[in-house]
Amino acid sequence: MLMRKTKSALITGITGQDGAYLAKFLLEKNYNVYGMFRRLSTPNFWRLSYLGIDEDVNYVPGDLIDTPSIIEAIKTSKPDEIYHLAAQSYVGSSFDQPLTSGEFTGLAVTRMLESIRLFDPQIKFYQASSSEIFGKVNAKSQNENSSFLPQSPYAAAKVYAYWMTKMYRDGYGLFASNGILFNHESPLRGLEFVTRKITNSVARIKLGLQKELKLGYLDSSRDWGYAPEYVEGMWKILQYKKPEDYVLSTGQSHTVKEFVIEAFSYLDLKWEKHIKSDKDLYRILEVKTLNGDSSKAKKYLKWEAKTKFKDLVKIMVDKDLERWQDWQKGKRFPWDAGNYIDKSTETLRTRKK
Ligand code: NDP
Ligand code: GDR
Repeated sequence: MLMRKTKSALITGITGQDGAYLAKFLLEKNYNVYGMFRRLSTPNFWRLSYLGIDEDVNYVPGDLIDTPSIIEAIKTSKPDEIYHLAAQSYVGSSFDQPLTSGEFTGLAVTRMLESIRLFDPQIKFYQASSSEIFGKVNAKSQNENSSFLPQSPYAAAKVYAYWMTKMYRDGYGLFASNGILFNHESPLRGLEFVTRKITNSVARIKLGLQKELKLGYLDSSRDWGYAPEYVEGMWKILQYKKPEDYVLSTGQSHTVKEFVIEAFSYLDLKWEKHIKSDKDLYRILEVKTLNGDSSKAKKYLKWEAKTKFKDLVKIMVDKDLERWQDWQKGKRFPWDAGNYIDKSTETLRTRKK
């Protein structure tokens, strides 16, 4: 018997890591899921195919700079909830492209909020806020009351977006909430982010496909969690009786070097033989440490991160190893590593310190 769909959700950034996991989660909750995607020279739906849900999503075209396309996406999907995940999400690139980062990561959020205000102010809105807004932290851990000291064009744009979301909540009465999420990773993470860059390379090194891995600053520490758990947190934020802002994190932080050591030792490799720290990969400004306190989410949303550091590394290394083993057997990639070239993860910095 066909079950009636309960609610409709529009996800911007459907082709990204979080968009794919959130779509799967909402489909399992019997939502009618609409995904906004932008036109690219090469279509980019591999994550949705990977999760086996590419045919279950309704696709609506749209670009964050194109307000009419956002309005059309909302008109077509008539959503109860909008999860606004689309953004220029790579901190490193935001130094190279500060204006597009401000445009897509910052201003676009106001386009979304204005479209909701004018079209249907009953729509609930989730803003993908980020722990990067805390930046140059001055306390051991960060919660919803910590100050914002952004250290990148990306983070500055997210601070703007955070405040606009709060302003439309307070000023226009929209159900608009910020999820201030700390880093969350998975086998669907983009290859340029440090965790996936490491797990993809460690698998290739183990199989003799690569010898060396160049990384940037190894001493920064991050609070790394597992992405599928965080998308459930996003949903819980919009189900709460009133709109509010929440930190989602594990509460445990590790350095990049610790991630490297864990990944290499898991495959019985000596990391010192393969890792090079390259100053060209350092950022203009670095966020040295972040550690989240998500007690508010635990108390009110009953949300807690379950997968901890070692298990996260294992999940990611196992999957990348399996992918490259399959590749050696002649199976070709339905995933991003098929486009693997060093250039994509070691982009030549046009701007240096
Ligand atoms: P990804 O980089 O994997 O995905 C970003 C998505 O945004 C992609 O679908 C991308 O489309 C889309 N996008 C970018 N520019 C545009 C545009 N101009 N018009 C339409 N779509 C666009 O990011 P994540 O899934 O990891 O993150 C989701 C959100 O959460 C982002 O806003 C990010 O900043 C934020 N965040 C992420 C955290 C994390 O640890 N993952 C932590 C805290 C916040 P395309 O595929 O075409 O490039
Ligand atoms: P981050 O993630 O900037 O925290 O943003 P990223 O994985 O890019 O960097 C984490 C830390 O690792 C250091 N690092 C390197 N980073 C990359 N990418 N490549 C390297 O070679 C390398 N070497 C060292 C970085 O300097 C940094 O300190 C992510 C994104 O998902 C954002 O969208 C999100 O908002 C935040 O997490 C929370």
